[in-house]
Amino acid sequence: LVKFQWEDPLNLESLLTEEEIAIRDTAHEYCQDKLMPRVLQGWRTEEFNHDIIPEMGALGLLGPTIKGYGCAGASNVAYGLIAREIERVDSGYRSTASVQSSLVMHPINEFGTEAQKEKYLPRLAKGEIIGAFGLTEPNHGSDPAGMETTAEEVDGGFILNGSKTWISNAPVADVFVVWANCKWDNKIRGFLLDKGLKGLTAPPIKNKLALRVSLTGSIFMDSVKVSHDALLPKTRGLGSPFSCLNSARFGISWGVMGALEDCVHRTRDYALERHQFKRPLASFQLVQKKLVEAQTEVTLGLLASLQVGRLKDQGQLAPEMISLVKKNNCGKALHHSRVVLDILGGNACADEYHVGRHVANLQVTNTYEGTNDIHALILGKAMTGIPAFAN
Ligand code: TGC
Ligand code: FAD
Repeated sequence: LVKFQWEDPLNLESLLTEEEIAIRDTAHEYCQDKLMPRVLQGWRTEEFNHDIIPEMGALGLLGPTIKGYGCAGASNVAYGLIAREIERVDSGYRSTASVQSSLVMHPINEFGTEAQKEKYLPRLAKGEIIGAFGLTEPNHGSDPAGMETTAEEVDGGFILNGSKTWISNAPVADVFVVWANCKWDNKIRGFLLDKGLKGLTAPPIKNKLALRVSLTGSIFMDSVKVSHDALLPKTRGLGSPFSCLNSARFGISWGVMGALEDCVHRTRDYALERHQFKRPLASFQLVQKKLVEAQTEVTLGLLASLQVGRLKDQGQLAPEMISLVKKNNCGKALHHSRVVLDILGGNACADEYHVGRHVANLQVTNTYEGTNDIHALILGKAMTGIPAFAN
């Protein structure tokens, strides 16, 4: 028999390759040494730290699954492990990185021309430029099929009109992957818009209650003219943005488990130190139950995401598998982070204890990239054959 390791109860470590462990350790060290000391300042001021993306790029943490163009060509599991380490510090930093890797580099790599890849990917990988992904609109969040943003073909290129909202990285983005309904055939396609184009603006959405270390904004397009080479030529239909979401949702399923792990570790330490009724809080059965149930969900959630990652690496993925882990892990992380927050008593209110910040962030992770209920409906359609969200 072996000794039970409460931090890794079912020995996830034994299922990782040496390369994955090395990448995870690099990410862990960076996140704890460089991100953690900055997080409270960023949270309090909502100021974006421009050093962070280039630092992540220098360590190979951006677009890590892409082969070539200065990217690491690592496994999807390694990508998940990176997300877990970043989000152990803050979901906002993970958001910034996820958007860059899954929602900007992935579509360029998957749907772009060789010239587009050479122009953008090496600079995005180094973190020299930042990307944003515009799918959600003021009137269309869960139902992007109804989007109102249009692209019209004109002499020498296209004209885009419309607006996007709640877009991560938008206020600091150098390049925008924007999804638009193309007037000539009513199909959704992706376009690459460079910052500074006439008619393109991306103001910030300020005073957020969560994800305060990552910037969020709108994208307004008022007759933005681009040349033909702005089109991502292999995109056609909603399946194209959804393929980006498959990658980002998978990363989130790992990331939120990192945030919940941080909540468990912090509240366990607190419960061991703090005494009431002449005993440590950790000696009370109700407190132990909270910690155990949260750590159980971390353990099961990570193993499920690992299996999805292995299947993704083997080309054996069904998108519904990602809905399952995105829904489960985000929902469990939100619920259990909220439960263990109680262990801090009045100190739950103080941002130096960090757990309340995670709880606020996890509300957003349970919403973006498809709300918890939308993923239930995706899985419900797969189980019954009946789409509950459509007419
Ligand atoms: P539906 O008819 O089901 O599908 C339309 C077409 O898309 C294909 N498809 C997929 N392809 C690949 N992967 C997937 N996961 C796919 N899901 C669907 C599908 O096969 C079909 O293809 P085709 O060729 O037959 O046309 O579409 P629907 O309009 O009925 O939509 C259903 C629904 C509700 C599931 C979908 O719209 C949905 O997932 N809504 C949620 C929207 C969402 O997730 N938005 C995310 C915005 S980005 C974001 O939040 C970034 S935050 C990042 C950060 O900061 O970290
Ligand atoms: P709605 O679609 O209006 O949903 C509201 C409620 O109704 C939800 O509870 C939902 O589950 C429920 N609902 C909707 N339809 C149904 C149905 N058919 N059946 C049952 N219940 C239903 N988007 C991007 O494109 N790019 C980004 O980078 C990005 N970053 C974001 C960052 C932050 C901080 C936030 C908060 C959001 C971000 N989003 C981004 C937007 C995000 O993806 C959307 O908020 C999300 O998809 C939900 O859309 P909505 O807000 O319009 O809510």
